Amino acid sequence: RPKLSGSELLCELKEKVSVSTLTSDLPPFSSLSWAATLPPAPLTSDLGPYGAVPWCRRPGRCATLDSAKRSVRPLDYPSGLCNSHDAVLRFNAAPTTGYEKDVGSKTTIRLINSQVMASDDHRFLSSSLYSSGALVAWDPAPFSADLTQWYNRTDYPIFLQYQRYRRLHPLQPFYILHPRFEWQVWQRIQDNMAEPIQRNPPSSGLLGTVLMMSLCDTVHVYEFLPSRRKTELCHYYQRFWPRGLQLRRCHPLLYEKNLVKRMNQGSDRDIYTHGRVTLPGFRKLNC
Ligand code: NCC
Repeated sequence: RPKLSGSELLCELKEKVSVSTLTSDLPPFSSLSWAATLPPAPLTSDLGPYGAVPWCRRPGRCATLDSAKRSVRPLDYPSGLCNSHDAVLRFNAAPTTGYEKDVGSKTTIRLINSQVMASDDHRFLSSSLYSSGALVAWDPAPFSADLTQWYNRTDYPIFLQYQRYRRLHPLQPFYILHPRFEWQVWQRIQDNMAEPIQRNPPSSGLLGTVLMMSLCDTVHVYEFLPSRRKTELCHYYQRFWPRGLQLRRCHPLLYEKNLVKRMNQGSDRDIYTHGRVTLPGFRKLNC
């Protein structure tokens, strides 16, 4: 098929992908004893739209702070940059404490994979790192996105950890992404690449970006496409490379970056100096 332009890609994404989350009335979960701990309404009806509140005249800008780290020295993100956004999305175990100068301190949403929830290293149930903002969890599900099949064979024990966390923090908003969403995003990548890509869900980075595009008027993504401050380090919060991290076989990361580069509405200079990509929110897109 002919190669789509950036705006055609954006419209396709808007039309064919919808952020959905598990709700307490959704089978097969609805018949389980803990169903009531799932949110009654989907994330998109509870959160946002950021920037559309009538008393706020600022355009609704959101940021997603990628965990990729491009500098080890104190750096040149104006410290207010992240905090000045209406909403900030962070990934997995990426901290703010101690790194405020670089990454700000605001967290509106934290998108976590099920590995973070389950591994002892991340102290998911006890660390205060996860307590600000709303949590959104996801787990690589079978391509069919069949909920029963997935429930019986999750990659990591996402549901068990979800129940435990809810008992400890019943007031914090906590959503679980519907696996349909991850595969809809995957399909957008595949349909726009010439060669077959691995059938594994996109990385948290792209899932979070699309999530914010459905909640915000404008989304700035930092350091997903590397700036001139790129280093060999993988994360700003780790001085070493966790084993097997980089372009882990499991995510079509290179293709994701290619797609985001094509959709970028900002300048190449913005990428070079700030690692910043600018994407329109779906509500603002005229397709
Ligand atoms: O590293 P991770 O990713 O938490 O990073 C979040 C998102 O930032 C983008 N990224 C990160 C580092 C880098 N050098 N370049 C990047 O572009 C990616 O878009 C990435 O999604 C994940 O996607 O959830 C992932 O999670 C980690 C790990 O599970 C958590 O950090 C918790 O430790 C995975 N690493 C391993 O399994 C070892 C990673 O593959 C995917």
